Amino acid sequence: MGGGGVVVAVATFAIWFLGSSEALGFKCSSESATCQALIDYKSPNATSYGAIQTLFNITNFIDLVGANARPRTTLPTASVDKDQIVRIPFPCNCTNSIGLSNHLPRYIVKDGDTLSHIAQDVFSGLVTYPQIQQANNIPDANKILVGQDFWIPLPCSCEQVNSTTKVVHYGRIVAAGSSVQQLAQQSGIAQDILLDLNNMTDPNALLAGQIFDVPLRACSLGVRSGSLDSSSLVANGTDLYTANGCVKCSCDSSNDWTAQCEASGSNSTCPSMQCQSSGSNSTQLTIGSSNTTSSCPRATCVYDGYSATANANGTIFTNLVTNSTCPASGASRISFHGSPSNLVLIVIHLVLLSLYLCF
Ligand SMILES: *[C@@H]1O[C@H](CO)[C@@H](O)[C@H](O)[C@H]1NC(C)=O
Ligand SMILES: *[C@@H]1O[C@H](CO)[C@@H](O)[C@H](O)[C@H]1NC(C)=O
Ligand SMILES: *[C@@H]1O[C@H](CO)[C@@H](O)[C@H](O)[C@H]1NC(C)=O
Ligand SMILES: *[C@@H]1O[C@H](CO)[C@@H](O)[C@H](O)[C@H]1NC(C)=O
Ligand SMILES: *[C@@H]1O[C@H](CO)[C@@H](O)[C@H](O)[C@H]1NC(C)=O
Ligand SMILES: *[C@@H]1O[C@H](CO)[C@@H](O)[C@H](O)[C@H]1NC(C)=O
Ligand SMILES: *[C@@H]1O[C@H](CO)[C@@H](O)[C@H](O)[C@H]1NC(C)=O
Ligand SMILES: *[C@@H]1O[C@H](CO)[C@@H](O)[C@H](O)[C@H]1NC(C)=O
Ligand SMILES: *[C@@H]1O[C@H](CO)[C@@H](O)[C@H](O)[C@H]1NC(C)=O
Ligand SMILES: *[C@@H]1O[C@H](CO)[C@@H](O)[C@H](O)[C@H]1NC(C)=O
Ligand SMILES: CC(=O)N[C@H]1CO[C@H](CO)[C@@H](O)[C@@H]1O
Repeated sequence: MGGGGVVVAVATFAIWFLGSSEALGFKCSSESATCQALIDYKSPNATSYGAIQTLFNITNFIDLVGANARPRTTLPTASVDKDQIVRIPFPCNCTNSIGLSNHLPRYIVKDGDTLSHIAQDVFSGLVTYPQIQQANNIPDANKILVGQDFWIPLPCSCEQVNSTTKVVHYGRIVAAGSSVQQLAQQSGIAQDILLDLNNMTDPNALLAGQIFDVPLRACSLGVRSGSLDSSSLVANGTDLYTANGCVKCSCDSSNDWTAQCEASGSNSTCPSMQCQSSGSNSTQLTIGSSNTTSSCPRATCVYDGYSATANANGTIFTNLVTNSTCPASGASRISFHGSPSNLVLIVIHLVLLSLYLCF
């Protein structure tokens, strides 16, 4: 058709819906903040991780691999089943108390598309068409043009749950039969905090299929200040590839929510990841390895951050950490147990002696 574009229409029965101003995003009270967030995508068709990377505009494939804790060697051609849920990592932008994906992913309108098809089918209901319309200031939802470039406003948040607990916000697809109480138990985040984050007051109003913010507890990297990833977080149960993919950091609840990092085994050109020699034998330790697994003391090479251009001869910082809290031997235990009681006896004797001398 002429005119450089084709007018495509949205189902007219849904037009009434445009009147209601639907809430965009999750609650995010900070005035302006950005952070990393996650959302569930339930693929409507069999597809591949590579196709999902393209759909969601994910710059580095390894970020998608890490968010799903897949092996590093996962290829873009790796298949995703119909209805399989894949976690999408994306940058969140909080503005005016609303958290939305930072003007990504972008979607280019194809012949035959309608806004509701894009919202419901292509993005599997993660957004509604009035939300796409509102975010892109589209005057008439029935008039979108082939080749027009939209961004899809995914809900997210950068809100802290409290001053001590680090979290990564995660828009989960609510499974049939789950409850706010159950989600609170699983995540370790109190029910009233969950309700508040989701702008809900009634826990019974939770609907199957709804996108509900269930923050994941997260690990800090514990690297030096000034490192480019010093504010990065690793969500519980995910992997973060940092230092340009050279270092892989994982998070579980052990180790007081500090990430465990190791050389990723990436074959891209990585700078040295070795610690200075330890012990009498000058064995070079690589990030994530120890000079012994059995004996004590043990030296471990720990990731400490990276400088701007880790691939172009930049620097990956390391720290050699010696664990000197060796398990006490049997003999020292006995003497440790013995001395306090001996001390008590001596003190009692001294007190008695001084009493005797005084009177
Ligand atoms: C929360 O809900 C109230 C009332 O339902 C609405 O006015 C407000 O815009 C909502 N806030 C967010 C962040 O969605
Ligand atoms: C976040 O979004 C606001 C409003 O769209 C924009 O002005 C701002 O530049 C964005 N922040 C970042 C860090 O991209
Ligand atoms: C899924 O497959 C069906 C038929 O196989 C097709 O009509 C539909 O457009 C596909 N959806 C997506 C999002 O690719
Ligand atoms: C912070 O929130 C977490 C998760 O809800 C909770 O386990 C922890 O006790 C809270 N800490 C404080 C100091 O409130
Ligand atoms: C952390 O993730 C594991 C699974 O990876 C899960 O079993 C555990 O309950 C999670 N813990 C918290 C506090 O979210
Ligand atoms: C190195 O990377 C290339 C392309 O990225 C890949 O084809 C090859 O299998 C990789 N080799 C190893 C040993 O990982
Ligand atoms: C490991 O390194 C520590 C600290 O340098 C050292 O005391 C210890 O003897 C080393 N152990 C071995 C088995 O080399
Ligand atoms: C140091 O190396 C020598 C020879 O390579 C070996 O015999 C000795 O056991 C090593 N010592 C330690 C503490 O690993
Ligand atoms: C990086 O290192 C390579 C080989 O080690 C060298 O040829 C190249 O000049 C270096 N580049 C910079 C910017 O220093
Ligand atoms: C040091 O080693 C002991 C015994 O193996 C272990 O219990 C402790 O957690 C370790 N401490 C650190 C800081 O790794
Ligand atoms: C980072 C990235 O993948 N950006 C792409 C997002 O999608 C738009 C539209 O398809 C592309 O033009 C960008 O290159």
